[in-house]
Amino acid sequence: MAAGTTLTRHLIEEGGWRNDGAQDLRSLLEPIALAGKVLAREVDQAALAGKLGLAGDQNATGDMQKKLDVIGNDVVMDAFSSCSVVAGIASEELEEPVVMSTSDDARYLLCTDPLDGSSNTDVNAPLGTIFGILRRHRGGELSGEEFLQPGSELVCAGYVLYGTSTLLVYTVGAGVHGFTLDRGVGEFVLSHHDIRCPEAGKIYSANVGRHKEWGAGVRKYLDHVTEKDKPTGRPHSLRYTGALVADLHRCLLDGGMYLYPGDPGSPDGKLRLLYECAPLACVAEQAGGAASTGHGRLLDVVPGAVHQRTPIAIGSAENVALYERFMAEG
Ligand code: AFP
Repeated sequence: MAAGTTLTRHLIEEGGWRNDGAQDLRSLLEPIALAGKVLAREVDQAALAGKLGLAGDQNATGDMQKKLDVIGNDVVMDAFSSCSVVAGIASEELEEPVVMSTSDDARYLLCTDPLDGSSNTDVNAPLGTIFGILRRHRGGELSGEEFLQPGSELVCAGYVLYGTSTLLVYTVGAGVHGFTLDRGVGEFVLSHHDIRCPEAGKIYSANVGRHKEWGAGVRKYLDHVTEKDKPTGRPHSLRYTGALVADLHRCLLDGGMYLYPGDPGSPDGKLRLLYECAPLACVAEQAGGAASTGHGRLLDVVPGAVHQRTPIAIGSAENVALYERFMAEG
């Protein structure tokens, strides 16, 4: 792929994906790219436009919504409002999935966390938009149950990371590609072709402030990675931004593992399966990494509810496999 390849040109040149047409891929990713550009601007200007702080309501899973959470959801919905191939959207910020298109072409379902890491909005730290696309298997009236498919059924997944630059990363099952937003020309330009996650890494990323609440397996794993052992490159270094997208992105590029386990008070942890963990697990696997609940492949978990939570360990395959061994031993 030539240098200076825009996302639009890439989508034309890469052609088809799995059993779906290239035109479908463009119809799905162009609204994501548009939402990413608009949100990059919104995040950038929020402090000047009075858009920092809380909105005053709770979202569907009981988190206090930030103003930018609400804006993020509106921006994604607006971007998909004229996309006839998406039948409905399940979002972290919506109690129930909403209908987007009743066209006969509406063959897909979008799962999204429009603004992941929104506690970071007020402190100028990174944020992300997560997206996953499932196939719709029937016509007629849209039901929330249609979204309850395991992550292994995702046909497209990715994220937009609003960090030192804005980066759109996606996979359709043929590698993972990243595009940096060139704000001067308003285009996402290919900057990370075929991202490969190192097999092992020396970063761990977790809210270790909670470690006393975690079970024996998690604590023993943390004891292991923080133990000094020069030949195996330990201790590992801690990096935690409070935004899953940013922490996973580091693991994908440099190697390492992000971890959000359950605890006795919340056995399923904090993160949502359908629109946070599954799309990122799909990206991680496509890049040669892995994602686990701690007890098995995360992409195999069938959601029982749209806002279901799951424990997660995601990143380099060897790190995730080692974590699973510690979890099995308990
Ligand atoms: P917010 O969107 O509420 O800021 O949550 C972000 C997040 O879902 C994920 O991106 C972070 O890694 C994780 O939660 C942070 O949770 P803790 O504050 O418990 O560490």
